[in-house]
Amino acid sequence: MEKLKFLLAGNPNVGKSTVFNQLTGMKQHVGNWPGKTVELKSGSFTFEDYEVEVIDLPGNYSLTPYSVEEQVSRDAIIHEDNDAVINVIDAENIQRNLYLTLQIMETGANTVLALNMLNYAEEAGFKIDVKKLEKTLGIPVIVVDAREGTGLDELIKTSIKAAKNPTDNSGKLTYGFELDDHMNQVKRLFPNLKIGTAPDSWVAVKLLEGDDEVLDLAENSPDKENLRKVTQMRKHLEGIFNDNVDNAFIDARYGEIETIMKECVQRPSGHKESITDKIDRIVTNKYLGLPIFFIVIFLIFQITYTIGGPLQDLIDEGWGILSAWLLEMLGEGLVSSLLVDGVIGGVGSVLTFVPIIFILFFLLSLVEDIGYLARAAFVIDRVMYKLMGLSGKAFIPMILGFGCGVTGIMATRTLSNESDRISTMLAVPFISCSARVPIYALFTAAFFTDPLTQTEVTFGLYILGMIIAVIVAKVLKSSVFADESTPFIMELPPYRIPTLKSAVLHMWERGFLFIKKAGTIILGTCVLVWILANLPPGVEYGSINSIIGMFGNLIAPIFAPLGFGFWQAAVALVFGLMAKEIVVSTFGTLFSLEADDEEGISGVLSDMFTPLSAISFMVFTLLYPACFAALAAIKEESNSWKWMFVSVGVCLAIAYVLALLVYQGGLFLGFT
Ligand SMILES: Nc1nc2c(ncn2[C@@H]2O[C@H](COP(=O)(O)OP(=O)(O)OP(=O)(O)O)[C@@H](O)[C@H]2O)c(=O)[nH]1
Ligand SMILES: [Mg+2]
Repeated sequence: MEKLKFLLAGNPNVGKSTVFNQLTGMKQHVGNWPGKTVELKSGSFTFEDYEVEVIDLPGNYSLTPYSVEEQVSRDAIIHEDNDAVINVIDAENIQRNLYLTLQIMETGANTVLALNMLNYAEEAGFKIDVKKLEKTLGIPVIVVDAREGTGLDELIKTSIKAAKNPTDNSGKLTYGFELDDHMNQVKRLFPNLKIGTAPDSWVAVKLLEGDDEVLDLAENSPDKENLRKVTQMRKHLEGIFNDNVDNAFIDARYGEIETIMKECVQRPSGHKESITDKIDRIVTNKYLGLPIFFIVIFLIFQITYTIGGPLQDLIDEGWGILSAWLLEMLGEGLVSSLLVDGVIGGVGSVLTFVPIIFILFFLLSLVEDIGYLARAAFVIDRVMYKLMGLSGKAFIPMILGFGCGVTGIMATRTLSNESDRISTMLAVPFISCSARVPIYALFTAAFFTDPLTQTEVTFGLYILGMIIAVIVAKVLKSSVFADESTPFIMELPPYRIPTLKSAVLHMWERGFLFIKKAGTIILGTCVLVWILANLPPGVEYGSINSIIGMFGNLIAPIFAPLGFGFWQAAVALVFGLMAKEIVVSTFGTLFSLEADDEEGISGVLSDMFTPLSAISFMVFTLLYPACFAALAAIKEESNSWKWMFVSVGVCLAIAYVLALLVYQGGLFLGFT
């Protein structure tokens, strides 16, 4: 079978990953806000006699690299061999989208245009003449509906045809007489300068624009003497255009786009306020924005607990029945103890939270698909930029951190400067990820029984995490990095009606990861805890004389001032460093003997903790170092061990001090 390779490029949020998922059957993150895909993702499928590899690129507005993920796309288009670049564009924003289209064509790429969301554009009053667009641009244009999957067959057929007959599209553009003339002169000055698959004209344009990467290469080329002449030309052009040369090129491209628009697109007459505008006037309102955000978060937890709580009890009962049955079948002994205490006690206790986690993810993905996530970032940005001078773009990683810190840390790639990236990366671990939910749910159920107080306590912890995250980011930025953030302008996507299918899919994927974790790392730790609780031979299971008891007892005094200086808590916290759910499973394994059928481990916990020390414990688990996976992500993304260790240190210090304040302060105020 013949192999082909297509790249999927386009502006953010136009549906590239939706196309990718349709073609490959894979499940790349799709949602209604710009900037989800931050790295190259490759997938493949067979079509007729071809084995096609497609690469999903991060979204870009241009190929002038301003941030890591823009650089990623540009490198892919210029340096990766490909048979065609499929440029997905959003018909409703065709004018802005075409800017990238022209830039892709400039790289000489064999371009095919996929026109997505045409129905929305038509609803909004656009009329697009597709045939004419094809002719004016000089590249194939295929209408698709990525979500429904229509037009994709034709898109692939056309791309294969294009791959058989590759065209260098760079020649189809003109920048006007002056710029074209100078570009041709530069071409002659650097005849041997080659960059990836880009044509000479692209290299020449970039030299005139003063592109860093290309200038660097030119400095090291045999013709480096000629750079002086390029500088002179730039001066000359600046005189003519009375502006920077790169702006002159930008204007030239927009000029072309204007022509294309006139030829092929009829714009809606008059501006009528869309539904999105109407909703945004309330949701992003200066005064209402923040309260609405809090209400949304609060409701998410309220709904999660109200529906999830009873389901959780049901699963718990199921485990009880299974344990009783196992005991009856196997009799008392090591095997039944391993299964009942170790595995069901530990892994089972974590699995009871599956309904809660699933409902939480379902609701979060609804909020994302509707388009509210982008508004939340926008609203918080405004407050944060005013109050603390932080870049609001940092809030997308933080909001993603609600799901999983690793995703949040990866998302820092959208930030354009290093100091924003690192300080956000170190802030993300303070955001309450879904792995903390079992801890909160377990403790709030033990001490704060009605769903409303449960929600309030959980909500309070989430807000605390966010506040600490923001403060940490701010302090790092102004002390270690000492620089200013630029305000960021976030593009707000239109509100869309979410599909049940996509929300369920999302929920399933994320929820499945949780189950998988339970079956691997959590299971392993439970068995380890069970073994250590049984050693040395003959010791009473899970007593202070077991190895694990002695180990816990050794470190427990450290936590005494925080209100939970008993060895089981110490052990749970240490093992919980691997993954935060393990805090719960360790309690489950250690307490399974004492837990009665009625209340399970909650009953044991309520004998050990007081409400105050329970809150102190939850605060500590919220803030203490991130799980190994998140730490590995910090190391990977910051490319240094240093920041990983800084993160561990900062988290430990903050967690300890805050839990101490909560507990001792609470005692002082007369709480117990
Ligand atoms: N109604 C409709 N919605 C679509 C279509 N294609 C994509 N969407 C929605 O548009 C949003 C963005 O889609 P993605 O595939 O994530 O976009 P992307 O281009 O990969 O975005 P980034 O990775 O952020 O650059 C999602 O909410 C999709 O469900 C379509 O053809 N019709
Ligand atoms: Mg994407």
